[in-house]
Amino acid sequence: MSEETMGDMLEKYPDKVLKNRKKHITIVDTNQACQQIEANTRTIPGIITQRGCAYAGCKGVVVGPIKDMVHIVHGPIGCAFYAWGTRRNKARADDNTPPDKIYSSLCVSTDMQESDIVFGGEKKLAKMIDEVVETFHPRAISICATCPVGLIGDDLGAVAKAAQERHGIQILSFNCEGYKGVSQSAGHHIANNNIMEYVIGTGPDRDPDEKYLINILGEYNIGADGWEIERILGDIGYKVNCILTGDSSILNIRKLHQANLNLVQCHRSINYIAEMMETKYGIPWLKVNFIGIEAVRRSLRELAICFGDEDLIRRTEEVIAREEARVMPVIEQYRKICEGKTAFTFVGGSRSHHYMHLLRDLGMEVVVAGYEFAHRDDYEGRQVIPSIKVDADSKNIPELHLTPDAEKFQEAHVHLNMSKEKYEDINKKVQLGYYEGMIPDMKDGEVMIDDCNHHELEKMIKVLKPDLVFAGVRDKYYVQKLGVPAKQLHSYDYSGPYAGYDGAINFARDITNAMTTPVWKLVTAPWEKQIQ
Ligand code: CFM
Repeated sequence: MSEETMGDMLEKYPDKVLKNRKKHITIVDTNQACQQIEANTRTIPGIITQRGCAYAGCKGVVVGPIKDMVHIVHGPIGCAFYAWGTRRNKARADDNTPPDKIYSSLCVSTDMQESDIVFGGEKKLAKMIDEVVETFHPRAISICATCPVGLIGDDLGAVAKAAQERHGIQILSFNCEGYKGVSQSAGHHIANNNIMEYVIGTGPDRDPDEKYLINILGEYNIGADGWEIERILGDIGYKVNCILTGDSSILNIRKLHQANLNLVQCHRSINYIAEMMETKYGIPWLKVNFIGIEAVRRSLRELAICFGDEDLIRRTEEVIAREEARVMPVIEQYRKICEGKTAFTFVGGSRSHHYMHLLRDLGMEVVVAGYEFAHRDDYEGRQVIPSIKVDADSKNIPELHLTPDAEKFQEAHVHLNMSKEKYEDINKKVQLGYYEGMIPDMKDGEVMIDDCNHHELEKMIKVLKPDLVFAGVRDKYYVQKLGVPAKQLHSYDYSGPYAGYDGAINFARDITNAMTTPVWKLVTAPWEKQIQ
């Protein structure tokens, strides 16, 4: 996109809005050393954003997928209903969690009424907890607050504490009222803090004989992505200790500290826990991306380097060769159709970057990439974190100031069962504890956009004529009415997995179908119509 086109796109805005929105849009220029973008600031009132709220980020994203807890939504029924089952985070029974201990399909809410708003909802909440315990006997319960709870001042912590003593099970309360931040990103942070403070590390310690025990942080098993990643890692010889939080149980999360290494898939939603576990336990973390064949290859190789074990490196290459021999011929067929096509990716805080790789495997280029609620580090890389301005909104969320655990802390090289020298050598080959963000994977003239709205999306579609738009359900049908195929990249519509090798085939099939269906020949974009 040219500066001129951007000017056309923004010219409708009043001056103040124009000035604001300009800072959230960057045309990539690789000659410039460090290009900036503004992110994680308030949406301008009047602009219809695609963002969610803090409650969505806490309950809907991070806490909700924990399968063996009953998640109580304290608030009016609508908030519970809209966070119910729509994210397609799959869960199943396993050796530790029988089918009757899985509550993922439930929608549990205190259904606050006007009288509760006037007289307070604490008693109703306490009663609800008693009913839940009596009916389901869960291992643990979460309570998530919605906006009115904070406004009337119900003390969730006190209710949870009293109920915990009454029933003898863990009850976590999250003050994740929708207004706590500028987007769901605030809710991720609130969830990370409580899980770190009250759950992680409360299980038994690591068996010192476990050498290849890993956690996958920031993977939510949407459309079964997590299971496909687990399959590949298991074939190589790793043992997945816990996927946080896709298909996870509270029992697994309690022993998260046992792992030798943390992998981070979605940086935005879980980087806090990765960093805090490094501080408290010394466990190193590696940013990975299991979306796209080349990306999987790179992630698996970097992971093998981290352990520096010859057998593991050999098995990694065997699995890569076996899987690529199986899927590449299929991908090549789809590539014939997809090659040279362009796409926009506009998703929450991680996928716009992750899917660039899979689309490139198919010969496609992402010409516009954006996030709804990411922070500058997701665009520009973690080196910018110290320079990010703290504003009134970000100040709202407490930072946990952790110190190394007196008993459980070990240096990173001890976690990886190697000498300090070997660890330092590995650290030169792979960047542990770092994420480079989206910019390095973008080309000149491509657009990076933060908190994009329908007006901007429509203008860019008109000028850049993408073959496919990846976004959420709020954009999907609107984009299709413009005559452009659109795929949901949040819940994958009804499909998945899209991660790993099987996922690459599913994705290639779905997007090829989306672009080649004859229906698009019957749709005329509004700007192509002759106005009479
Ligand atoms: Fe991470 Fe996610 Fe995403 Fe996200 Fe989300 Fe999501 Fe997303 Mo929807 S945790 S940031 S808050 S990868 S629900 S599974 S798809 S917006 S890009």
